[in-house]
Amino acid sequence: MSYPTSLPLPSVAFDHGFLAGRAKLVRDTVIPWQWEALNDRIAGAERSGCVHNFQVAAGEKPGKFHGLFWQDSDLAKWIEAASYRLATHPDAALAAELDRLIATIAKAQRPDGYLNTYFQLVEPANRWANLRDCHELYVAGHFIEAGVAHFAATGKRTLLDVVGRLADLIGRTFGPGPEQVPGYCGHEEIELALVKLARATGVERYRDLALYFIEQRGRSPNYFEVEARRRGEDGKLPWHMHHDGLGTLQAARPVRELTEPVGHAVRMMYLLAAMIDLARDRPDAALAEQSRALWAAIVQRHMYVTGGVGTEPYGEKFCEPFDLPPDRAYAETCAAIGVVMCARRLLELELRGEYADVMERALYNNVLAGLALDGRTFFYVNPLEVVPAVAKRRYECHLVRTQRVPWFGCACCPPNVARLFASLGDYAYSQTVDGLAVHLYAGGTARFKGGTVQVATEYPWQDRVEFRIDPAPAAGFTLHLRLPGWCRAPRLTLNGVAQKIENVSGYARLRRVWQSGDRVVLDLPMPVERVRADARVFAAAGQVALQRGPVVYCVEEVDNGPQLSALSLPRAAKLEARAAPDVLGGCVIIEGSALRTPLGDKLYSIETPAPVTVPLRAVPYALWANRGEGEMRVWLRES
Ligand code: FUB
Ligand code: ZN
Repeated sequence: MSYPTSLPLPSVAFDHGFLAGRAKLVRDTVIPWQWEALNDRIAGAERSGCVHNFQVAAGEKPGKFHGLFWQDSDLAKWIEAASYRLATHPDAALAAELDRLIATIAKAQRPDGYLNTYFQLVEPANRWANLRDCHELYVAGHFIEAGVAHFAATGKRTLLDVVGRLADLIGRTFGPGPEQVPGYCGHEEIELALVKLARATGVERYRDLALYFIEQRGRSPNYFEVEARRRGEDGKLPWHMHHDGLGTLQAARPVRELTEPVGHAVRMMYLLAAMIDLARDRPDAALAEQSRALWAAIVQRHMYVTGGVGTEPYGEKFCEPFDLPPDRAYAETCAAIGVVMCARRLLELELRGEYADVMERALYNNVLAGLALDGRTFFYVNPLEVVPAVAKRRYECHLVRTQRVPWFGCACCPPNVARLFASLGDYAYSQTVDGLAVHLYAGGTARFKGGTVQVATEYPWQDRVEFRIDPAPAAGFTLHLRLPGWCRAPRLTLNGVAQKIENVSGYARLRRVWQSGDRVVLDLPMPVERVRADARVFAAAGQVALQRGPVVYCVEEVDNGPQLSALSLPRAAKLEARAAPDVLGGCVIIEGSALRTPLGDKLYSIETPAPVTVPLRAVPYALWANRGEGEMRVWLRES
């Protein structure tokens, strides 16, 4: 069976418009800025210690380990991002910087292939002794992804060989053999990384090991319980595993029995990503079916309107279905990136527009909220309603911020955003067996087996997407253009002639022998819509969120004054979209009028206060908190 695949990164270029701008920001600002952070050179930022730890482990300088036991993974994600950047925009200085860094990493690696600066420098006797909590395989997974990306970008085997030795050590250590450890990692990641390594090297045993880790997870006797007894623990679980126990780690029951997302959201999404990969590569129809069902459960019962997942701050977890409070939303940037990763993988199983719709929702809203307009500060937690003083007091969690910050003590999110946007081309297109599928509309060019497609668009601010096709000689191929689920009335023309849209699973199918210069225009009218949540989402009852195209909006104090809870939106109020080139780097804002309830002098009263009409302005949620600290909310009462 031939599945859709990504185009090679260098075959995709983004050159104008909103997403291209974000990708450029990541390339030119975020990646160099994060390198400074990883080298502890940003004044006032939380210390990373990542590069320092490797230099110490390599014997290049004296010192002590700094940070969390998964600190290395921040550096690995950055190497992955920098490698993608090299693939699309070769840069000798960056390549040389990476070469030097990789030489240090190679020097730090132990002769048997082991690589983890925390255990090398702090607990050398405790390797693999606490898989439940200590993330060793998670960190290894991120290095494997980095090694694969660096090899693909440069053709150099320097890091690939390092991670190959590490993967081989893991393969010797873990498995069903009498001398092997029947364990798996408390934080999934190694599984999807091993699949990538298998795909890059053609070595099947890496994929076998990924499957082993998944099959083993949650089996009885539970490895984490056995391991905890071996460590002499009394069976008490760490604080973040309250309520869900080993379900926090998706390990309370065998993975193949999971029907509802459970536990830590990033872990759940990374697990699902690996399940989809394996379902495709083996192939495994049962795993594919289960993956689709899990995805459907996530999208239908556990997802914020911004595409975020993971409600509960304590343990960063999925909660009960429909428990989606806007103010207490955790919605970690990494978890939304996990949503994007899973959607992309599902599109490689089958071309269904509904997957790309969710990918787009998560990308344009939750993920992009993680990144400031200037590319130098980041959010980890992405609530849908903020009253700064309340948010600060309510969460004694250092990761909840009301303003983006340059770095975190636990900095998983910033380099995750970097690697996603540095590889945006992977997400926008698929080479299909019969042609090209376009999932995300962004200005630029894609080269594929059938030829070249140039895309001109100001999406998501404007509804027109124009394609110029330059086929390879006399190429007959099919163009699959996504018809976003939010669009009620798409229109299509071919060389100026209106076409009847053949909608196949959410994609307009255009099959013909293309001539150089053929033009397709897709119009995706995007009026301002009021989105309502299912009545079971009790926290959003009676409220609406504003959406235009894929972009979810919010109101901010800077535009609407304080006490945003006093605002309500009359059902009949007219709302208009307006291009605002001077607002937030240039975007479309929504304007109209709302009602504001006057503040009373009693906490409770039997009087009905008379609301006054006030102007309302909403801005894209992803761009909030770029104009100082203040209140923000996505859901507005409808009156
Ligand atoms: O534990 C490693 C990463 O840090 C997780 O994916 C994030 O949720 C944060 O806990
Ligand atoms: Zn994160």
